[in-house]
Amino acid sequence: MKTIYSDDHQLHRGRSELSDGKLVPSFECPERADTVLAAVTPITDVIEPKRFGLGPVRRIHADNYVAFLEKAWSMWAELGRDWDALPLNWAVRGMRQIEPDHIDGKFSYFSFDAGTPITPGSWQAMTTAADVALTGAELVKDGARAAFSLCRPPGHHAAADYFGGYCFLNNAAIAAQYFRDHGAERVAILDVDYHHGNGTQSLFYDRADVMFLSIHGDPRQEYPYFLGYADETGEGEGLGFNHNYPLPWGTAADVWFDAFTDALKHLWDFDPDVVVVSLGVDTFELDPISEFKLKTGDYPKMGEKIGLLGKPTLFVMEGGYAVGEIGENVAGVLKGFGASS
Ligand code: Q9C
Ligand code: ZN
Repeated sequence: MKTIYSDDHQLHRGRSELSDGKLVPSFECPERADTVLAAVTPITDVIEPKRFGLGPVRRIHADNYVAFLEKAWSMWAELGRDWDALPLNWAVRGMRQIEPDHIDGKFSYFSFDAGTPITPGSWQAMTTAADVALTGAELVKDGARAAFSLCRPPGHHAAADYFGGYCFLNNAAIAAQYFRDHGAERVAILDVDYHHGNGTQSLFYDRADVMFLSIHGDPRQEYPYFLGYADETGEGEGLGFNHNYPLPWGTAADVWFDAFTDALKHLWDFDPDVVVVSLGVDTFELDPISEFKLKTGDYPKMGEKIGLLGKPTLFVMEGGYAVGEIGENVAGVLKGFGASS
């Protein structure tokens, strides 16, 4: 199996996020990807991404949003601000949805939380992360059994025109659409990150060609709070092609794998041409911002069950914040899948 990786991720370096009423050091840090790279280097061939340009990004994200992301840091810095850019307020029920002119208003308009800073190199890092996902997708499209796109920043919280949850461009969604645009009729996105992949769900909610399945912390208790309920089953043509498994804080492997097994049944019945795995390992018992109880030994089992589907598979890195163990846990999934086969 190949791992696609670029040092460009280091250009995205948030200093702080707003958490529990305090500005704290960003959990989503460059060391995460360094640890994962070190752990997968012995079991995969690490290659650089190709450049795909913004065409495949624009298949998923709105033009005004992409334009905002590209100029966000320079507009912020023009005001003499040399620290992380963060939004401060949001439009809620009854307020207007009009893109403001002022950069602070634009940040509010195109975001949904105050945990996702934009820094001088963020644009370069996020567009390279999309290329990392696309390079993996191309390998799988061309016949590889699987590939691992070591994306950073992650992507599954990013929707067509807003960022949040440490995500700007939805790498997994961009890859899924790339598969659709290059011959795949049906694509399944299996999201095992601890958090609900609200961005990915929203992007494919009315489509029958891309199934979304997610196992995650119950939105009654857990971020992103406003999407991820079990009764969200799709709409229009997409009805029946969205499957959410919200689970309570404290969920351990037995219950998690019951939900996972049910999700895999739906995935199997869908019979996709390719599977995209949104691979977050923040389900880990020691994750600093999460409340599930999976153990290191559970990750190879997860990989094995995905491998048993026998489908071409693209793994796309999402969350996981226990910097000490994230590498071992990701490598465990890939080994269980059969990274060397
Ligand atoms: N007190 C991903 O895993 N909220 N994003 C954190 C910490 C945001 C997670 C609150 C969590 C976003 C890709
Ligand atoms: Zn997560």
